[in-house]
Amino acid sequence: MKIAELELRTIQLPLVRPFRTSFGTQYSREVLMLRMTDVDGNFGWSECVAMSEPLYSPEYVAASLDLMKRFFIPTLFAEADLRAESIAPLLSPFLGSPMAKATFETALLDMQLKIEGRSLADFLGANRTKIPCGVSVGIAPSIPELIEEVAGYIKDGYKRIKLKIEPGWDVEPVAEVRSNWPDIPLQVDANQAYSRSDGELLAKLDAFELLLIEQPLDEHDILGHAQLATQVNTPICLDESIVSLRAAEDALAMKATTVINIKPGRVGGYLEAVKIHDLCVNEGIPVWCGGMLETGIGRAANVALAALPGFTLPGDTSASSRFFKQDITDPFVMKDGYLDVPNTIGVGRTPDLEFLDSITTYKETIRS
Ligand code: NPG
Repeated sequence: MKIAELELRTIQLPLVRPFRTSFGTQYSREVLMLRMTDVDGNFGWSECVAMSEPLYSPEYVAASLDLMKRFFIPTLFAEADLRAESIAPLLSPFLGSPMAKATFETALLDMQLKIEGRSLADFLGANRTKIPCGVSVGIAPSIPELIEEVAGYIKDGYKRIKLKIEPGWDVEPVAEVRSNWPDIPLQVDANQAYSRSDGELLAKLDAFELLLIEQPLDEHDILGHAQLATQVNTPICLDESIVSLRAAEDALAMKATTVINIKPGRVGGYLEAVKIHDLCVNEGIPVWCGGMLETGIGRAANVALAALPGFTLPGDTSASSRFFKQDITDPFVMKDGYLDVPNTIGVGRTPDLEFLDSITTYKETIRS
């Protein structure tokens, strides 16, 4: 495929309630969207999962846009026949920025699979038609408000609850949720908020039969996670640290993690995500699909990935209504705690252009 046109835009999608984590509070989701068109008029859509600020990862929307326009787009326009598989090698001279790179790979996958008449789920190797949903619960203003929020999600049918934690908001909220719901699959996510000396504190969470503790320490502290794993009984799960297949291999070899959260954007795209899934299946390591407040476009692709056989734990693949009053695509609606895996060609969702235009904050079309 020869690329003819790229449309870049940013949108601002309000959240139904503030989402607080140890790295900040989100009130609205700014998303960088890409629409790619080839010389024959075929097109694909994707979204970049970078946030507005470099708080979860070094990438952020304005930097991703600059990088795309300055380096990635001229490189891709120079190619006479582009395939999704060629994006990672072509962009590899430009260091880092897996989320920006994944944006091009995913749009191309969407276009390529539409041409081939295949769904992303089929292409990636999915073996299920529906997936169980987990939900990620932000740090609440108080314990009663947390309990009320969790009760709402349980009533909605979510199969697993993930609580965001940070120093000062850990043992007590976890204990309260556990005592209200003794049997619900429960896990916590620290987003790097603890340090190596917190082993004893984190071991107190062992009492609550959690599925896992996600990313307690700094993303670069693989050794620290390996040491912590000897101090706590709850399985350690890495998220931010797993930026590639190689990072996953290293973390597993160092026994720093026994569960992995796979986020396609964080690892450079769905093709690398499948390689990490395959590694984990071979090593007997359970994986689950993370989320980054994606719109229906990114959610559709994540749901397809989460339908692969190694995704044995429910992911952060919640319904559109968890975050948005109105999604930019047909919403993902949960039935009995499950989402249907899109089975139409390509990624399986297209934005509602009228709504998209109404929330667009910047738009630029670049032609080859
Ligand atoms: O369900 O999309 C979702 C959100 C799940 O908690 C979630 N994501 O640290 O994993 C995370 C967190 C996140 C949100 C990370 C936004 C980065 C950006």
